[in-house]
Amino acid sequence: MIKQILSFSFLLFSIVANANEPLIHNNFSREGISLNGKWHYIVDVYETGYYNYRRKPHDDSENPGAGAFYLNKKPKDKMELVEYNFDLAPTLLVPGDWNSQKEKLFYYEGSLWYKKSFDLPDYNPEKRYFLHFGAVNYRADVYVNGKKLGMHKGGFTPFNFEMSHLVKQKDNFVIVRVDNKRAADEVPTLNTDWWNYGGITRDVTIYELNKTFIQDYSLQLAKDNAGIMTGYFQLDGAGKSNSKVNVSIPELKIEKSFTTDENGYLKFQFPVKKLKFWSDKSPKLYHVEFSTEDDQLSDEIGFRTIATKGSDILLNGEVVFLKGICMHEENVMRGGRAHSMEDAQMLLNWTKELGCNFVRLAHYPHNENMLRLADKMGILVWEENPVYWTIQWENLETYANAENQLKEVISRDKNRASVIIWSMANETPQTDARFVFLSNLAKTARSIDNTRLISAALEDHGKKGEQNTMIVEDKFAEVVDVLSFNQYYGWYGGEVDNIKNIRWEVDLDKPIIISEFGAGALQGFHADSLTRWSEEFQELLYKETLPTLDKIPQLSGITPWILADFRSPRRMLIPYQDGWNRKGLISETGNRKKAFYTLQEFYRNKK
Ligand code: GCB
Repeated sequence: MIKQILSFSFLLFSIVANANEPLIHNNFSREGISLNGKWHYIVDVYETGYYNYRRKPHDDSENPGAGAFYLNKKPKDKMELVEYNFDLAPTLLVPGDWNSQKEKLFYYEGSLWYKKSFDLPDYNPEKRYFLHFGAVNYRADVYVNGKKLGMHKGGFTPFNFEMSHLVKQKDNFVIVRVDNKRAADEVPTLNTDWWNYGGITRDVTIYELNKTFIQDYSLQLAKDNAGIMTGYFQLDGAGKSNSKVNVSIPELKIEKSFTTDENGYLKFQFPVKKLKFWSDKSPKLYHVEFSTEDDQLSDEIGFRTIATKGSDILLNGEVVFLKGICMHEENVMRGGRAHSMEDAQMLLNWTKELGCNFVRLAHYPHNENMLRLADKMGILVWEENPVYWTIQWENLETYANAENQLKEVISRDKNRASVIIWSMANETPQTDARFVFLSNLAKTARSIDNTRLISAALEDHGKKGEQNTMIVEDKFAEVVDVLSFNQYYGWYGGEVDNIKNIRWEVDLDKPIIISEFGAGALQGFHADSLTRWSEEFQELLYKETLPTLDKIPQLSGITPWILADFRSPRRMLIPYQDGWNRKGLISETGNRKKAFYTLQEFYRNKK
């Protein structure tokens, strides 16, 4: 098996090598030029603007034809034929999914072109210009002033391209082809239980930077030593080698200087004393400043340690129980993908009202506002890579894609104290190929960030010959730091009134998180507690499940499924579902269901 893992890594090398441009870290605290707002769009079902009539991509050709939408061509006289016109096309708001903005795009999965014009009034050829996308679902082909910048795949992570060589002071335009078609070899794959919202779903920003700038850094407590701060720096640009970098944390009276190597990189560590640790009870953030001769940046960073000991999770050395809830990145009240700080505030306020100190951001990386706010509110976070159900485990490109998305989320959120767990996947079927795939992902995550815990939502099943005993038999359980599994006893199998007789038998001495359980209920539908879809059924399932799970000796946390009802094309039953997965504790109209209060009470009483 080890040999298999090694050769797999080797084969991957060529694919991973053509990954995207390095992410500019902490763009949050840089002043950018926002391209949010109205963008013109053209729906392109047949991908006419992308492929020529011989089905060859226009952008592969030296002489793309007039049909190439990214050229934004205008007829030069009344004779010339050009069969599209962005400026007369309708508009969509960015950030935002298209499904919730236009009725005719509600079910759309395909290609759609976006166009936005922009000026750079302070354009300066001595500066460098980067175009940054918070996320585009799923594939983005990005063009500026008629030239291709690059392509990105993955609907939930940021990416950026340098466009210094293409921009000028006036009359620039950016064109993005967004394609959200699902495909068997992509990540996620064809089959998910959530809405495939398409579009430029997060902010678009231009960053004007100096020739040499701070591209990346990390700063956190060392893995096993809360008295040591460690981190690294990466400068980008002509002056990156042997350059001085200053780090200061005024409140701690820390001021340090380091010098980068010839690649603009440096790794550092230094001792710290009298630190107030970040925790769920006291989410202390320190103002940190970074500067070089050419650049300066600041950040608000919390410092904490997270570790496991036997079957406990230790936050700053103390046992913590994770009172959690799962959530999708959806604002049900407005409809559509959540993206703003206001959306994050609404969702995280709901979790606080429940009594949570933990959220599982299912099943893909949510927008950065969530993590920034979780840092401030003291909510611990599980972040997940969208490796969901049946990925093509043996396909190296699929692996490279999954790994790239994982690297992007770690890169973005490595300085967020709230993030304590990287989840590799959700409910994946057990095969050798899947084991190799997930083990490689875990290895990659650990090699980039050895300070956080690794997990994945696994599955339980009944033990042969024993009626009321459930087990988790999964080789990947040995790889993870925290053993998490989803269990739906009483909903997808088993009787709700037998839950109290169930026991879970797990031999491993590791912390356990029950990463999902739940039942569907239509808010406002009342019946006896054995009637499916009633609030009473869901309430009963919670009342029976919570104390039963609590008997698992290694139990360190739970994240029931799910905070709010969410749209899913898999859920068609009328009148109960009607396009919604109804396992939410809050309805799509914002009303709490009965089970909301059951969980709230459990958390209130849980030590
Ligand atoms: C699961 C999945 C989740 C589904 C949920 C359900 O196990 O992880 O994505 O939405 O069950 O409602 O069936």
